[in-house]
Parts: sequence; C-alpha cells; structure tokens
Amino acid sequence: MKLLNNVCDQTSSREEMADQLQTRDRFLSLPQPFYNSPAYFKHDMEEVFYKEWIMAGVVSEIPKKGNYFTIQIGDNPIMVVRGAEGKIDAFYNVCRHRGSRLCTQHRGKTAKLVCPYHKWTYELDGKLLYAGSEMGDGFDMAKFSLKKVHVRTGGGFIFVCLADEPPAFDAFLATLDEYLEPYDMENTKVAVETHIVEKCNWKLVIENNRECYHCDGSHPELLRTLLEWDDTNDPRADQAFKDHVARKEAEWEEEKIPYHHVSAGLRNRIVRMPLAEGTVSMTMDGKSGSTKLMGRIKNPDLGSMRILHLPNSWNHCMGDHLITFRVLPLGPQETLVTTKWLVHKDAVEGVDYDPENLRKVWDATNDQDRVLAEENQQGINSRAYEPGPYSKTYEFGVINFIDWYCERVLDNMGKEVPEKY
Ligand code: 3BY
Ligand code: FES
Ligand code: FE
Repeated sequence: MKLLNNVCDQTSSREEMADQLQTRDRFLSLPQPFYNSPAYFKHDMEEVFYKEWIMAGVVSEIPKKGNYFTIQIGDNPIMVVRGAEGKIDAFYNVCRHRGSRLCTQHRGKTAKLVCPYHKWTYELDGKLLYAGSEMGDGFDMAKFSLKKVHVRTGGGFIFVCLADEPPAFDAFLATLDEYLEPYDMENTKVAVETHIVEKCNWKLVIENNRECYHCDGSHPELLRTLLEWDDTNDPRADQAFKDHVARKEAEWEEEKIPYHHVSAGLRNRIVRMPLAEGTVSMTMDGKSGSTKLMGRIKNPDLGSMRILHLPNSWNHCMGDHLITFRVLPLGPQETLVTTKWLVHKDAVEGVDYDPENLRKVWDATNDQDRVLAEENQQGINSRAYEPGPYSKTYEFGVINFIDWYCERVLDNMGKEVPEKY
C-alpha cells in the first residue's frame, strides 16, 4: 500500500509541478516546493540532471591513459576515464556482477578497472576482462561490459549526459574549442580544488550566480577586480565602461583572442569582459596569480571570459589562470559546489604561483554566496514565503535561467511548453 501511495504521490506531484510551470508568472520567483519538496527534487533530477548535458570536469584532470575521476549525479555514480590513444569514455561506476561501485576514489590512475567486491576486472574501455573461474561454462563475458554514459569534450571541458538520446550539443562544443584555443587546456593542471556543501537547493546556487544585484555590500574581494555589468547593452552601463570595453576589445582583436558574445539559446553564454582598470586577474591585488600565462597567451590582461553552462557550471577564464565551478545537487536542500583553479601545467608552485594567493578572492566569494543562498533557503521554507518579483534590469540572468529551467522541465516531461518560455 505504501509503495502504491508513493507511486501516486510521484505522479500527482509531477502533474502539479508541470501545472505550476505552465501557469506561473515568469517575472516572479518559483513557488516554494521547487526549492524544498523531495518529490520536486526527484523530478528535477529526472528531467534536468538525467537528461541534459552536465559539466563533469576538465581534460587535464585525466591527462594520461588510466587516469579517471568520479562524480555523482543524483543516485548515479559515474566515472570518466582516459583510455588508449587519449580517448575519454564515461561509464556508470557500477559493477555488472552484483552492482558494487567500482572506483571509490575521487580521482586516480589504474591499469584496469577492478571491482573491490569480487574482483571482476574491466578494460579501460569498459569491456569485462576477468570474472574469475566461478561463473560457469555458458558465461558470456561480452554481455557484461560497463554501461556507457554519453561523453563529449569542448575546449577542454568534459560533459556527460545520462539520457538515451542526448540533446544536440555539437555547435556549442565547436564554439568552446574556438574560444578556449588560446588556453591549451590539455596542458593545464589543477592548482587548487575546493568542495563546499551548501545547505540549499541547487537552483538557489545558480540563481545567486546569475545576478550581481547582491554584489555590492556582499563581495568586497570580488569587486576589487570584477565589473558588475557583463554587457555593453546593459541599461546601467555608462560611457566610461563602454570606452573601457572598446579599448580592450581592440587589443584582443590584435592578439586574436576571441571576445564576441555568443550564446546557445539560454543554456550557454560566453562573454569576455575587461576587469577593473589596472587589474588583470581575480586576485586580491588584481595582479596575475601565476606569472606563467596560460597556453599561447602573451598579454596577461584578457579580462575574464565568462562561460555559462546550464544547469550546472560557470567559469572565469583569465590570462594567467582559469576558475571552473561545478554544481551538483545532493538533496532538495543540499548542493555540492566544486571549484578548481587551473594554471599552465609547467607553472611551478611557490615560484610561478602561490595557491593561497590564487584562491583568496573566490574562497571568500564562494563563502559569501553560500551564506546568501542558505539564508535564501531558510526564508523560502517559511509559511510566509510567496514568489517575489524579479528586477528586469538587475536580475535578467535569473529570469533567463528560470525560463530555461521551466522550458526544459516541461519539454522533457512531454508537456506543452507555453509561448512565454
Ligand atoms: O562573477 C560571477 O561569476 C557572477 C556573475 C555576476 C555575479 N557573480 C559573482
Ligand atoms: Fe563487482 Fe561482485 S559486485 S565483482
Ligand atoms: Fe555572489
């Protein structure tokens, strides 16, 4: 009976969720259950995180054959493996014997993939190689390869998709290749990596990142170098800002550094914006955090190229280092935010860069954003919460994100998507 009730609850909450998405006012924040209901969280995982392309990591985390890293997407442990000839594969990190997780480390190197339980052993391409001698005569090893997950790379970023038929992605991957060419991402390394568990729904993390309405007063370290507006069309942008952008763009043009804004629907957005006058990197003093610049870059002053990938990543690419942010939901009110600071692979710690210096601004900013998002969650959980109005100038990024989310959930559910999205 309990099971039947659960199934009914899932079905009715799905209908309720779809109905709310279809009828809501797009200029108001989402209704409460989108941020705290376990049933809605399940639907988010099924319709967004199990169907869309998810940013998993970067190629330089697995530079050599046998290198792997693991990530958890909802209930699904996934591993991303570098195999022969540099090929990158992704699999469910689930043994085909009785289902144990195979790789238990966050990152590692191995010749073969060996299950810790009964030692079934797989080739790096997922083929089962060894299952002991106990499986009987008719046992067909070929039927027990690891289950593959779709994986693609673009500009050095690795994306995975758990859908049977992933959404089209080629055009954006080609754009990433073009825009990241100066950075030579294969020849970078992770200088610093942090993992923060935020006590809030994943959408509150992304919403917070999509506006700078909160920056003034909240982010003193970030605002030493970040200019709030990321578009010269922004109604708030003044002439001095427009002139500053034009001067920098002329330099980038000269050096063949891509800077034109591009987007792929609302899902992806790339903009290169100058940093504050006289600063070149997101450090406390605005100077380069690594004296060895990335890739073929000669001019440290490339501003910051911001790359958005919905539902789960934003990035800042500067001349000397690149910061990548990955968001993975853990529960209705719990989200993992992983931040990696990448530098040139030959940059020497203590000589070319000081990790403490590199991480300072975004450690502070991440923590400030964590508090804001957690406070947001606490208020939303109250009976007093009702959807509140977005500012169309300051919060257009949030409107865009929520529009994308609504459209994707409805479409992936097989429901009618209203014109407004
Ligand atoms: O810098 C970022 O990644 C975003 C963009 C606007 C505010 N926020 C801190
Ligand atoms: Fe993997 Fe048994 S579960 S070898
Ligand atoms: Fe912020």
